[in-house]
Amino acid sequence: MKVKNSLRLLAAVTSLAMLVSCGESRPEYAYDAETPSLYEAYSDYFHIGAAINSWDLTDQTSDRFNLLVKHYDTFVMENETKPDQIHPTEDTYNFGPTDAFVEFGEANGKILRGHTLVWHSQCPQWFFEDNGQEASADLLVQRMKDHITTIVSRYKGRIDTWDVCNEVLDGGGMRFSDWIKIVGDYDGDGDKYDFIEIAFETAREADPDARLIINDYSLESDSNKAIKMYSMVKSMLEEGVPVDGVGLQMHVGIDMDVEAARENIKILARLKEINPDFVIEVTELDMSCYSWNDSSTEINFSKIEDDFNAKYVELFEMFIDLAEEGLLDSVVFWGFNDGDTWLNGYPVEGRTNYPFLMDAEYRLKSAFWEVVELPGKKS
Ligand code: 9MR
Repeated sequence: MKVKNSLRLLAAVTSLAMLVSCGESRPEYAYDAETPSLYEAYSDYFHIGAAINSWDLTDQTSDRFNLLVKHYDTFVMENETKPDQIHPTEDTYNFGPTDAFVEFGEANGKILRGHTLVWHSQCPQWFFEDNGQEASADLLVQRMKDHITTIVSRYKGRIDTWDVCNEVLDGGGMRFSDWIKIVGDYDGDGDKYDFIEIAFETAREADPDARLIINDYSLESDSNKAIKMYSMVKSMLEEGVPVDGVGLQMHVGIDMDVEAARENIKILARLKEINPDFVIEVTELDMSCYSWNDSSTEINFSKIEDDFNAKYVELFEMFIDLAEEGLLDSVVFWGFNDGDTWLNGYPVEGRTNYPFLMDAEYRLKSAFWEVVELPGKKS
C-alpha cells in the first residue's frame, strides 16, 4: 500500500515537474523555431492571414519577416493597393509595392488578397472631376472600369481574392458617396448601387478565377447593417452580379458580443441559399482592449489580460464552429503585432492599444497560447 502511494506521489510530482518545465520551456518569441505556427494549427478549419506593408518585406532575413511566413498563409497590403496609392493620378500607376508583395507571396506559396478596388475613402479626387467640374457618370464609370481592369489583369491568377468594394454601407443603408452621387441608377433599373454591380462585373471579366468580395465593418455587431448587406447582395446575386462573398472586417472590442456576432453572420450566410459557393471571410480582425465608451489613452494590459484572452477564445471557438458548418474559410488580422496597428491613436489621440496575439517586440502573449492550442482541444 505504502509503495503504491509513494509511486502515485512520485508520478504526480513528476508530471507536475514536467508541466512546470513545459511551461518554462515555452518559447518567448513568435519567430522562435519551437513556437507552433498559428496557421498550421488552424489548417483543418480556415486560413489565417495578416495585413502587412512593403517595409515588412524588405529584409527577408529579419525575425519580423520570418514570423510572418511562419504564422500566416494569407496576406493583404494594409494601404498600398488602395486607389490613392496604386493609382494617384489618372495616368500614373504605382505598382512597385504591390508587385513586390505578389513576388513575396508567390515565392512563399501564400494566398494573397487585394484591398481594395473601389472605396469612398483613400480614393483620389481626380476620379470624380473633369476640368474643374464634376465628372459625368459615363466618365466616372469608364475610369472605374479602367482602374479595375488594369489592376486585376496585372495580377490575374496571382492575387487570389479582391475586396472589390469597401464600406458601401453605413449604419443607415447605402453610404452617400461620390460614387452613388455621380453614377447613381446608371442602368435605370431603380436601384442606386450600379457602381457596385459594374465594379464586380469588370473584376470578373479581368480575372474570372479571382474571388470577389464585398467588404464592410460592423456587420457582426449591427444586425440592421447585416440585413441591409444581405438584401443588397441577394438582389445582386439574383441579377447575376458576380459577388462571391462578404468580408467582415471585424474591428472588434474586448466587450464585443460574440453570440450576437454569430447570429449576424448567420444572416449573411443565408446568401448560400442563392449561391451554395458563397463565402464569408473575416478580413480585418483586431481586438481593442478598451471598451467602446472608454476614452482613456492607456490601459494596464495585465489587468484586462484574462478578459482579453477569454474573448479571443470565445471568438475563435465561434470561427471554428462556422468553419465546421462550411460558412467561413479565412480569418485575416489587420496587422500582427501590438506596435503596428491603426488602433494606436484611434479613435482616441495618443492611445496605446494591444489588439494582437504578440506584443510590439513579437513576444507571445498568453492569448497566443490560448488561441493556438484551441484546435487541439477541440479534436
Ligand atoms: O489601417 C489603415 C490605416 O493605416 C490607414 O491610415 C487608414 C486610412 O483610411 O486605413 C486603415 O485601414 C482601414 C481599411 O482599409 C478599411 N477598414 C478599416 C481599416 C482601419 O481603419
